[in-house]
Amino acid sequence: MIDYKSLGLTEQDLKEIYKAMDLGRKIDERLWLLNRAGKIPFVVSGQGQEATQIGMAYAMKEGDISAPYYRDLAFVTYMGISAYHTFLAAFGKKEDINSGGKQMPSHFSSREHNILSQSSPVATQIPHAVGAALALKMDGKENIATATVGEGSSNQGDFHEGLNFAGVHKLPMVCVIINNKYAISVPDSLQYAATKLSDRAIGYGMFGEQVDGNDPLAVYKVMKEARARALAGEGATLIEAVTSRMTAHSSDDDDQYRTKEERDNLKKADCNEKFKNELLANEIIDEQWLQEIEQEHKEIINQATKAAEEAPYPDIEEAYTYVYEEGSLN
Ligand SMILES: Cc1ncc(C[n+]2csc(CCOP(=O)(O)OP(=O)(O)O)c2C)c(N)n1
Ligand SMILES: [Mg+2]
Repeated sequence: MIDYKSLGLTEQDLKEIYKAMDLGRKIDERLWLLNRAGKIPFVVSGQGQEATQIGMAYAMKEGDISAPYYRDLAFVTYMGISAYHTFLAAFGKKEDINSGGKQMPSHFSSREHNILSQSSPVATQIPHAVGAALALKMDGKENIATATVGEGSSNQGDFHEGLNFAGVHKLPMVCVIINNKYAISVPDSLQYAATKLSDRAIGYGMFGEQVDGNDPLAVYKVMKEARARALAGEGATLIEAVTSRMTAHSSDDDDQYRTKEERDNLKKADCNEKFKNELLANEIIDEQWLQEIEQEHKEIINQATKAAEEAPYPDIEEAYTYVYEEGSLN
């Protein structure tokens, strides 16, 4: 395990990090259960990416702005979007904070938690985060804007245009490429010819670094350093977190394009299991603590599922609102 004390972290911090990874995973697992029970139409999962998400979130501070992507469930949960709100969106209920039940689930947003709203075309979150970083710089704020994006999506034009602008204007922005090696069924070998995607930073005149995305402490370290550089006026950073997509692309995908062996290996490399075992081996947590966390998370998730399932659906007339007219949702 990385020397966490040298990162300014305590044993309590490591427990918080694991707890957040576990809560994200357990909400995600419940979503699959609800989908397979025929209760919700769609899941796009973050399983296997929790270490990156929480390592990143833990290095962020009050007032930072984020532009997450659809797999960032553990990240947005840590930022403050409750399990109840995630389930409301999954059921397509009226009180869904993202869209009032209109958008697909996992288009996370929360004004209260500085999470920008998401568009469905991948990589559009990059120019959004860059714009937020420009505003932070113009306002003289001691904050950064972040965006996460899949490695496949990092081949879109928006990625290049956004990061080029961030580089030119030395913006307080951190872009994290989540390299889970697949864009739906397309493997990384057919997506890009570069050795490392973080090397693209050179072309934007910014700092770039590849990191083990299965290690929350490694991600925390590079994120903390990137944030410090941004606030020191040294501009943006491009991080490539190498991680895994443990599930199929979504609940509508049958990932037979990966061999059974490959899928089994992903489960063996599960970042949550790995971090848990490190904490156990270093006697930072024990089985009793794990049982308490399991019980706590089960209660949160059971209550949230029940409340969201019982919540009302939108009125039929609402299908016509906020489509062509002006206005904004809360
Ligand atoms: C511009 C655009 N093209 C295609 C799609 C359909 N689409 C949604 S997710 C996805 C795969 C993205 O892969 P990657 O960026 O690697 O992210 P991952 O799903 O692996 O986390 C595609 C092609 C889209 N939403 N937007
Ligand atoms: Mg991918």
